[in-house]
Amino acid sequence: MKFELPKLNYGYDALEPHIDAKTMEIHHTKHHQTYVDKLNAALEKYPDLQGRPIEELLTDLANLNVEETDRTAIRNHGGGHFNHSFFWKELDPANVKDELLVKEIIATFGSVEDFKKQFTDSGTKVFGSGWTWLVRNNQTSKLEIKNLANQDSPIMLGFQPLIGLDLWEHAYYLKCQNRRPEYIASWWEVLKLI
Ligand code: MN3
Repeated sequence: MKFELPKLNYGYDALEPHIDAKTMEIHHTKHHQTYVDKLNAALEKYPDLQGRPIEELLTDLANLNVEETDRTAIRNHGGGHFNHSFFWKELDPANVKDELLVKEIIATFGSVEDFKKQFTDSGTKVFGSGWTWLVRNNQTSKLEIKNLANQDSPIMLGFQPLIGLDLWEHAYYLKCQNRRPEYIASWWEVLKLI
């Protein structure tokens, strides 16, 4: 069984005017589709790995019996597939505030505003392509802000993703060009979870 591009539960224009429809459409149908296609290609010679959930492939990445070039491909494209699937759900305009998460954020960072400031500062510092994440550390159960490079996924590293911000230029270049802070501000506008 091959991985497939997940459908969005909303239209590409649903996040206008903050995130534009053209960016959403290209991000979903081109960028995410490419991660899916290249992940499937990397798994072609490993029938025993096909059909395993992406979460399993990523958390078990170091132990997979595959060639190293294929492990890298699974890490990059599998990570891209998982991260983007998470991102589309997170941005669903039908989402409502997660009161429990808000409580934990306040307990950890002092206030939602303080958390947003720290997260934004962290995102501003991602060099090149990567993501900023709010994660739960599986060992300590504590919330942490993490910058991860490329398409590295929190679940590869023992973290449960709670909020993720795609900071690859493809996520904002059409509308914001090099103005990353403007994109981050727009992303906060459409995030309904906190
Ligand atoms: Mn992306």
